[in-house]
Amino acid sequence: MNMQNHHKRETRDYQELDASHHIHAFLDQKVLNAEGPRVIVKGEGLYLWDNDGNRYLDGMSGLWCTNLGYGREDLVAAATQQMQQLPYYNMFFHTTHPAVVELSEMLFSLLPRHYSHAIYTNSGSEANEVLIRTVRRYWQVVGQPKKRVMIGRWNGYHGSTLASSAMGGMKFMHEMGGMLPEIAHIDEPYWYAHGGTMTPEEFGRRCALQLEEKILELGAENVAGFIAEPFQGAGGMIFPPESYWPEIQRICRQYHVLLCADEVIGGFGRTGEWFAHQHFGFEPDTLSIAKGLTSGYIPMGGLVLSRTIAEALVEKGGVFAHGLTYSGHPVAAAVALANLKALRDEGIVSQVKKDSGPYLQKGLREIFTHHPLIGEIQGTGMVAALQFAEDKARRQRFSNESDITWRCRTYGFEEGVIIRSTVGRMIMAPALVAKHSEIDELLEKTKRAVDRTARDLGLM
Ligand code: PXG
Repeated sequence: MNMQNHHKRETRDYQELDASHHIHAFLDQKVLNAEGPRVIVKGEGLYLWDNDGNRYLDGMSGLWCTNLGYGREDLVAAATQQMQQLPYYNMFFHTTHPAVVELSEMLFSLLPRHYSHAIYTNSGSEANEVLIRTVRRYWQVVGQPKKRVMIGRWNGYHGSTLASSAMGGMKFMHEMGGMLPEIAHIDEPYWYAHGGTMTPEEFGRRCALQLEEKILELGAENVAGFIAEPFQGAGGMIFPPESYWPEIQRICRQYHVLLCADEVIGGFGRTGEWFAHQHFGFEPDTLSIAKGLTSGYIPMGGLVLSRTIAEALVEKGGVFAHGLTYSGHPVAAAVALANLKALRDEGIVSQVKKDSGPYLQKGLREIFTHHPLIGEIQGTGMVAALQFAEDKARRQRFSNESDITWRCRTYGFEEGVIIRSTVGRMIMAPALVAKHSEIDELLEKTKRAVDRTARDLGLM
C-alpha cells in the first residue's frame, strides 16, 4: 500500500500538536500525552494503518459502527453526489429534500411494520436526548402529563450528553456534571458478575422484577419509559438471560410504561437480525439508532417511533418544539441510504446470521471454552465478549480486572488486532463483511493476546 500521502508529518509532530490542543474521549489526558496516541491514517476493508505503517485488523468496527468496513466507494460517491447537488437544507421552513425522504422509505422498509416515523439527529446521544422530550410530550398529548420519569439501568450506556448520560448508569459519568431529576435506575442483568447462586433464568427474572418494583415505588402514573440496550455494549457486551426481555415487556405493557430500546450498537445487522430486539424477541415502542445507520462514514442518528406514538404526536400534538440544524442532513441521509442499500442488496445481514456469525461464534467457543482465563463466552452474529475469571469453577473475578483486560487490549495492538477492554471483559464487534480468513486472523490474534495475558498471571 502506498503510504506516501499520509506521511505529511512525523508521528511525533501529530502527537505533540494533539497533546497541545485536543481533549480526548474517556481517558486521562495526561497519561495519553505521556504515551502519545497511535495516529491512524487509513482504512481499507477490515484493516487500519497507522502513521508508521503498522497494520491492524479492526475487531471493533471503529467504535461499533463501520458495519460495512472501510473504503466503500459507493458511500463516497453518494456523499460526493449529494454535496454537489444539495449539500445542505433544513426541515424548518415547510421544506424537505429527496435524500431524507428516500432514507425514510428505505429505513421503514427494513423495520417491522408497527414503526412509522423517525426524528433524525447527528448522534446516538442526541437520539436519546430527543427520546426524553418526545416520550414526555407523548404522555402530555394523550392526557397523562405526570408520566415523566425515565428508568434506565446501572452500567447501561446511552451517550455522553447530560440527559443521555443521566439515563445511562455509569456512575463515574454522573460524577462529572451531575445527575438530572426524574431519572431512576435498576440493576443490570449481568449474571456472571451479580447472579450469585441463582440460575441465569432466575436471575434474569429477578432483574426484570426490579423494574416492576421501581415502577410501583415511583407510581406508574409518573413513569414515562424504560430505556435499555437489548444487549449492553459499552458496559461489557453483556447478554441478559433469556427470561429477561419477555418479563420486561410484560411489565412495561402492564403499567403503560414505554419500552425504549437503544439500538445504537445493536442495530443494522450486528446480531444477524436487522435490529437486536428482533434477536431477543421483544417489541419496543421506540428505537434509538446511530452508528451502523451510516456505517460511521458520516454522523447520523435518529429516534424511531411506533405508529401509535407518532399518530398521537401528529394528530393531536400541535407544534413539535424540537429541531436540530442538521436533522436529516442531506449528505448524511444520502450516505445512510447507500449504506442500507449495500447491507440489504449484498445480503450482508443474512450472511451474518447464516454464515459469518456462526463461524465467528463457533471459533470463539472452540478456542476459549477451556481456556484458563475465560469464564464465559457470550455473543451472537458479529459481536462477542470474553469474560475474564480468576477462578472459573467459582465464577470469581479478578480484583484488578480492568488492569488485566487493559493489558490484554495492549497485547492485541502489539499482535496487530484491535479488541476492546471493559471492566473484566474483552469485546469484539468486527465489520459485518468479515470473510472467514479475516475471522480466522481475528481469532488467532485474539488468542495470542489472551494467552500472553494468562501467562503473565501464571495461568498458563
Ligand atoms: N447508545 C448506545 C447504546 C451507545 O453505545 C450511544 C448511545 C451514544 O451515541 P453517540 O453517537 O452519541 O456516541 C452509544 C455510543 C465504548 C463506547 O466504549 C461506546 C459508545 C460510545 C463511546 C464508547 O464501547 N457508544
